[in-house]
Amino acid sequence: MRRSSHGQHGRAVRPEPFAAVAFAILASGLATAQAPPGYYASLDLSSPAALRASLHAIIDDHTKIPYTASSTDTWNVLELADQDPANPSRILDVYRNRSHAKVGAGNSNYDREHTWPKSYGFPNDAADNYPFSDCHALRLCDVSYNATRSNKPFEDCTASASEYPIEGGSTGSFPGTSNWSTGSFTTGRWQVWRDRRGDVARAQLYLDVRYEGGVHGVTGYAEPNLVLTDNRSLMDSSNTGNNESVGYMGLLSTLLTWHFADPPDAGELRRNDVVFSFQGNRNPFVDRPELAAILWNRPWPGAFLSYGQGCLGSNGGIPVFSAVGTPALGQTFNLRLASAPSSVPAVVNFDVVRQNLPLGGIGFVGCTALALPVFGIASATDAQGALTLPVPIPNSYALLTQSLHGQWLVLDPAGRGAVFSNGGTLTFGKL
Ligand SMILES: [Ca+2]
Ligand SMILES: [Ca+2]
Repeated sequence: MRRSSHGQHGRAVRPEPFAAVAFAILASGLATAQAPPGYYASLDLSSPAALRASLHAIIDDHTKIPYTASSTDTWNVLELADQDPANPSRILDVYRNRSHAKVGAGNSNYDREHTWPKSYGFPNDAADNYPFSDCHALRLCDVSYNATRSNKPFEDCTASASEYPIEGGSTGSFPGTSNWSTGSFTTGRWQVWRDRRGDVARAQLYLDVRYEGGVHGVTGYAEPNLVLTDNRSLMDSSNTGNNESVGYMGLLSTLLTWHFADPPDAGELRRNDVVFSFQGNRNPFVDRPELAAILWNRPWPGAFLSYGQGCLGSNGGIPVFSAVGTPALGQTFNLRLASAPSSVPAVVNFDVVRQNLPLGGIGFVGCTALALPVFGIASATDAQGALTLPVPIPNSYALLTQSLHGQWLVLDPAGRGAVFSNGGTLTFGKL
């Protein structure tokens, strides 16, 4: 079984500074990376289109797990991926949140839910139908809730919709802790309960980038292009009963909102690792939630936290950056570099990189190549020998404030310089 598609099929893995940062973080005992070091090394952030293409190249060409087979099939993967965290002999279903005893396959209690309904582009299972059995988007599901969801797009409902409570949740208030359903087919809506909204959203984001048409790099099978949209007519057009070259699902705007509102939790991270261990590819939006904001040009819904000062301190003689004043979106603040590097330009043109904790891995949250302003250039040292760098903070750098997983880095193109956020306090250092 191939455990990772990255670096195979002659794809070059170019050296880059971020892996070095990952090792530094790991060496410091601060993180346990889930994605292998370098898994995202070939991301190209020169434009959203380049980011999409490079991300696709990282996650494509995965190993297809048979949907149903006497050998390892999707039941085997899903019973591990969707295992009840409270009991390894049971599964926890996606919509009803009900625990069921594992039976090694489906039964009258649970079955397999195509979160992107297979009717929208890939209804007929076959050896060449990769999305049909893609476990990043399949979830074990209570049979009755799966039937109710049918192939309704994901969208928020209103209080007049029908309520589908979760196990142990409350009932009677909208939206409460429940799922909600109204209408049917592409005129309907299925609103997932709050703790699974991000999960299903990230599955759809994954499919959109994983499937871009073309052919599988190993098997040569043609693949569809799966596309997220807010246009229900397009969804209808891909519901033909046949496998299509293009499939549409949505609603994109709803899914992005859900993605931001329900960030990955420990269970979803574990799920990503399980599927990765079988298919050899990861859902990058679980590892790097911020990539969705860049790809679909959405602002990250965050706010700046307090700033402190300090340094990474791992290799001695490290210049110390500190923030002067309080950074704010859309404004410029000053970075004071107490021990200036010998080459001033070495501290400009920062890219922003995120270290996920406890997710592991490192992710860009923006870069100058995406037309974001270049970080400041200092012209002179002050009486204390310090440089002051004016740093404009565009709104897109709100990504900086994402503190869910504990740490942030800022690197220059050579991998020098760093910004750390830990417990809501940013500290500045130099690698
Ligand atoms: Ca969740
Ligand atoms: Ca696509």
